[in-house]
Amino acid sequence: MAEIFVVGHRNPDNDAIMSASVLADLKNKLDGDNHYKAVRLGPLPAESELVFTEFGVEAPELIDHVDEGQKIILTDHNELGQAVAGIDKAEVVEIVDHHRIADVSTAAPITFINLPLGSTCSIITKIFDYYGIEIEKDAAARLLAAVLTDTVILKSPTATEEDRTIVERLSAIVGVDPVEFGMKLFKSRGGDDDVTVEEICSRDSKEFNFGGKKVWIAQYETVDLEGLRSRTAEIAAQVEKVQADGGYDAALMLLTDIIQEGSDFIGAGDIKFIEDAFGISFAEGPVWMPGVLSRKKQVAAKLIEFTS
Ligand SMILES: [Mn+2]
Repeated sequence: MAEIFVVGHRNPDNDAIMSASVLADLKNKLDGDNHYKAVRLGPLPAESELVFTEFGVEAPELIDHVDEGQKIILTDHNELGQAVAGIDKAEVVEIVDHHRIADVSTAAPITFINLPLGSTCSIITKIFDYYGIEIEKDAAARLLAAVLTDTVILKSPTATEEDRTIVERLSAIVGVDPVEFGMKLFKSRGGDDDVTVEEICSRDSKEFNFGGKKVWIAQYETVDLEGLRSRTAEIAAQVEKVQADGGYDAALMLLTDIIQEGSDFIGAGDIKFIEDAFGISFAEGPVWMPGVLSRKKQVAAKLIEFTS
């Protein structure tokens, strides 16, 4: 019996955590010959902790690398820059993701499920259906929580009709109102005043390769951007530090207000291509981008297009 790790991306968000957690459980039901273990590559987001506690589920174990030959299933990513240390010597046996197809490659054919849905957990809901497995309450809660945070309670342009149907269905199993449940998850992150600039810039950061440029893009979601703006200079200095220390060509911070539905962009480094791609200028400091909620669909996709 092999032990197979199920792992989301580095700097895990709620979808990375929950997709690994629920997929490992499902795999253990489907395949008695192997043992699937959910693991994570960073701290648990507050909302994940809340769901694990409330529904009595054990959180994935923290790891910092995988050993040579370790079999792994990737969830919520297929980009080497976002994957576990040691992946080059590991064996990727399956991928379930909702991002662009990037640069993970394998020696043998594998199951690779990628769908343009609002969250990886929406895809996992469909995998339950594919195998005709009933979704129990604790699994439904984990899946629902991830769909709601990944789609900003279905407000993000990444949310599809299918995500809406899935949210309705999972909410009924859990017995909650999805908007109330979603707000509770976002509020569990606490007020911005208690959060250091280091955390604002690292809580949800990802590394991308855009036409040979190594680019860091972080996103911090708030319900009170106005309050956060008093710390703009401090945050901008931290973005510059990350860009310099991390050896990034450019760094872009998105401070996203989920109520006002838009983001402040703060850039550092070689930002000319970002300015050109969006038709903006950072000369006067941060730029408010109304309607921008999705790093993937409205920011990364645009920069990939612009640099290719
Ligand atoms: Mn996701």
